[in-house]
Amino acid sequence: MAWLRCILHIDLDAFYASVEEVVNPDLAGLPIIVVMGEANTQRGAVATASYAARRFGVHSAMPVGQARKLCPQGVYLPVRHGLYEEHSQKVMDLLRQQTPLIEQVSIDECYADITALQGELDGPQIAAQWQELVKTQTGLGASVGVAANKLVAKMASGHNKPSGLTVVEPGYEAEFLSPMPVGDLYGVGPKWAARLNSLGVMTVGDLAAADLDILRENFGPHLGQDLQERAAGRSSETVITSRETKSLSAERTFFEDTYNRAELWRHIQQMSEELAGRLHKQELLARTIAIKLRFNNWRTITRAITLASPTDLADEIAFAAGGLMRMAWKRGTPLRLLGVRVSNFSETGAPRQLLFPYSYRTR
Ligand code: DGT
Ligand code: MG
Repeated sequence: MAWLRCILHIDLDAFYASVEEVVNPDLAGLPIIVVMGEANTQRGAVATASYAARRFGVHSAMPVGQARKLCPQGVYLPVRHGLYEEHSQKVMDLLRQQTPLIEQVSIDECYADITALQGELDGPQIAAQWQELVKTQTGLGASVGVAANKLVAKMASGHNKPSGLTVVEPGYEAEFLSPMPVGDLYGVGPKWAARLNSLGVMTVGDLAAADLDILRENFGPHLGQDLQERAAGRSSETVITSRETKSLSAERTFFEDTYNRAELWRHIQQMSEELAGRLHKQELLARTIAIKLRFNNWRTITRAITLASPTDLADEIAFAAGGLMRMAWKRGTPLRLLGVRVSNFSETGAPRQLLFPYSYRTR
């Protein structure tokens, strides 16, 4: 039976490690650990670990020294952002051939609204078919959540990894979410989770059943109500396709606070390349470039600049972001997170101003 609204959330399994396996089949099944920072020293942290490596207790964000103790026989590899971006694009392109209603939300996950594709096959059957398609065409495993809205689809895809297909039938949203710890509810950060816990709200079910007045007192009238709606598995967000995308962003969270200027610059360049690739793919030009900095006391700031002329060039994005860094970041200040965002789009076909007010190239 066709669903009135059917949304998929697709998340690739152990993404960076899986790509390394795809490009080097000799590694298949081995405990692969992809390390950001310095793979050969104690510094650096695990970006992701293959499921074979996770069996040793290795996981994302773990210091590499600790991972080596738990899994000395692991295959330790440095991150290769460009390579992962390429494989990500391949998956997204494949899915966009099935429907234009794809919303990519990170390098390895997207939503799809497949309501109108249902016919001979219903939503869950289409989901299974796509999962197989991704596997055969790209070699990558994906976990898929099927639900009547984005929120529940997202919660479902993470429910049974790797290669899981989790279907939450319409009407069973609240029941599905109910036993989960409240901090696992998408959109509830650690701070709110702690606050909720202090109110005796431990599970998502507790949140759904909580006294609305108390939630409103603690979180404000709108947020209080919104939290309770989400806990019940209700959400009305729609799938936003790339044509309607308002901004694209990339972020790096550091496991060790980072203040090394050269390293920060390298991240800016990498993220700018990532963003330029996505802009190019979607035939968009961006006019506003922003950076986001989070300090080690969690204070977060953003700074933006609007260019005289829109761009899809990595060097120009990086140069603008670097300029913002120089204004917003005092040398030596440790950072926990660094992000670059591009927005204020026009389409590549639109007339482009030819005279740049500053013509620059970065090193
Ligand atoms: P999964 O989805 O649990 O099977 O495993 P992943 O590895 O696909 O994890 P996911 O979907 O959260 O993130 C996708 C990729 O993003 C992952 O392969 C590596 C990267 N990533 C995830 N967490 C971190 C992190 O804490 N730091 C860095 N640098 N990269 C991360
Ligand atoms: Mg993933």
